[in-house]
Amino acid sequence: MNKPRFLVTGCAGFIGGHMLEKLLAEGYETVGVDNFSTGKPENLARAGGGFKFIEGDLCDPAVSEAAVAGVSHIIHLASVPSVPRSIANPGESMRSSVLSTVTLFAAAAKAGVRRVVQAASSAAYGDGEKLPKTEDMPPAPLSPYAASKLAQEYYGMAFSASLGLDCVSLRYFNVFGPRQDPGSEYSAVIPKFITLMLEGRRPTIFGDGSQSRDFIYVGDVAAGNLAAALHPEALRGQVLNLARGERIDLNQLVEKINAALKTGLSPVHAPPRTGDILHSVADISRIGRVIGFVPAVSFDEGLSLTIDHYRKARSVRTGEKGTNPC
Ligand code: UD2
Repeated sequence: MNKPRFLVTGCAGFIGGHMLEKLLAEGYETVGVDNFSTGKPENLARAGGGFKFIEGDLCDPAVSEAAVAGVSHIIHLASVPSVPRSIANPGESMRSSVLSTVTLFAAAAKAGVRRVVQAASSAAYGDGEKLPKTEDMPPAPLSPYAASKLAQEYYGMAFSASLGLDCVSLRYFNVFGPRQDPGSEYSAVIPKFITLMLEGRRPTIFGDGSQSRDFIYVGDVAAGNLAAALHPEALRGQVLNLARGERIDLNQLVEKINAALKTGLSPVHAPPRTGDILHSVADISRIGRVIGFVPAVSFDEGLSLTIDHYRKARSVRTGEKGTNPC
């Protein structure tokens, strides 16, 4: 069998940039597609020039068809990832996740792509009390983002069942790591807190800080995607949790960042966020059983790598301009 040729959708995003780097480092011929709706050219620049880049929106059938041409495996990451942003703009969430996925999958099925690994989300579980989350629990989406990501899973199942496209949906829990965008109101909590606290500013916790998340390092997510892509047996639309299987609450997170930065910043508390989930932690036995994947980076190790990144980014910026970090 020929060596796989990959397409990474959303390749200019945070996870996409890391995925691109991993595939290129491992010598795979790779195509990337992005419309820069949330992705950034810097993430492409870091990966160097050894891949083909297509700028465009996957909802356009011509873009999807061009992207899948000659490709055997797809890592489908493109979407607008934010619970609050989807509440502010549900249509954007549906278009960026659902319409783009259906258009891409139709093109991929026609082109004879062998495997699609797509980014699904732990948001699909909703706020049920039962922990840890196992893939056989009934979904309960609380936000348009969660509903869209769940719809992507269903399309993965449907295309696997009736259009000959072998898909697997990995339910990412909370992904973090270097180069996650810290600068928008919709940014994820870890890059936001680290960059604020590096400036000596107090982070804002929505709620009392007892809410917990299963944070997974981005390098592990890229490795999990690749393991799923290369798995030799059909995966037939299965859904698998991709997480560490441990939870950290937000008060602990602030403590850990304070300890690493040698600061003593206490958080400010604001009302809980609409659509927020209280506790999230995965049972990761199924992904271990099905594709043999086990995460390799501990939370503390990942946090330390992430803090190093933002510290360096800040010193470069302050060295240059004496202004804001990152
Ligand atoms: C959801 C999904 C995650 C992924 C992500 C994509 C869950 C459990 N997780 O992440 O799998 O798909 O969406 O965006 O559904 N927070 C603060 N202060 C801040 C920012 C956030 O307190 O300045 C809180 C926020 O209210 C939440 C926690 O931090 O309780 C994590 O928020 P997030 O936006 O980083 O990620 P989350 O859990 O919505």
